[in-house]
Amino acid sequence: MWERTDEIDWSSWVAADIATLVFVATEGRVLLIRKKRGLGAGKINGPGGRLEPGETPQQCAVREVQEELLITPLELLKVGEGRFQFLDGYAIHVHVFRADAYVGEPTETDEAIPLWFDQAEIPYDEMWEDDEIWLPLLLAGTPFAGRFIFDGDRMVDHCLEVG
Ligand code: 6OG
Repeated sequence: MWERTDEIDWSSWVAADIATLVFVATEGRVLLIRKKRGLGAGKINGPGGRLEPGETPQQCAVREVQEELLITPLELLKVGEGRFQFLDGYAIHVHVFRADAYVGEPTETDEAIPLWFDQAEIPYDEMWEDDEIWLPLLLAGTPFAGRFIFDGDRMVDHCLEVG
């Protein structure tokens, strides 16, 4: 089994799912969720989810935020992406967006509890291990592309291209 990202042939790598994450960031704060179900249930993350057939990542990003928090993100900018290989064979390719504005009132749903954090006080200890590596870049608008190996919840290795 893989222990390092350079053991994977990323040119032929195929993800089982394509998904999105959205970070609404305004006035020095960022809107996160406590995820109630799906991959990473119980963790804090950005809203997001898997693409439906025929959907672009941008369309998926808007729909998922609408469904999970009952708001519409505006001024969406795709800043980065992550390719995640799990040791059990599952693989997911996540497109990561920042939104600088939104309309509506963030509201708890079946899927998520909205939580605002100061950008200097992001609760990384309750998030997926990779977030600490790239969320500061996302918030700064610095493009990134990460490749990650996970064993369940545990990050085994990663590499990151920045800029
Ligand atoms: P649903 O199960 O909600 O789609 N996701 C990850 N997010 C972070 N930050 N790190 C990871 O490291 C992740 N793996 C998956 C992407 C899956 C959602 O979970 C996110 C999607 O928003 C392993 O349908």
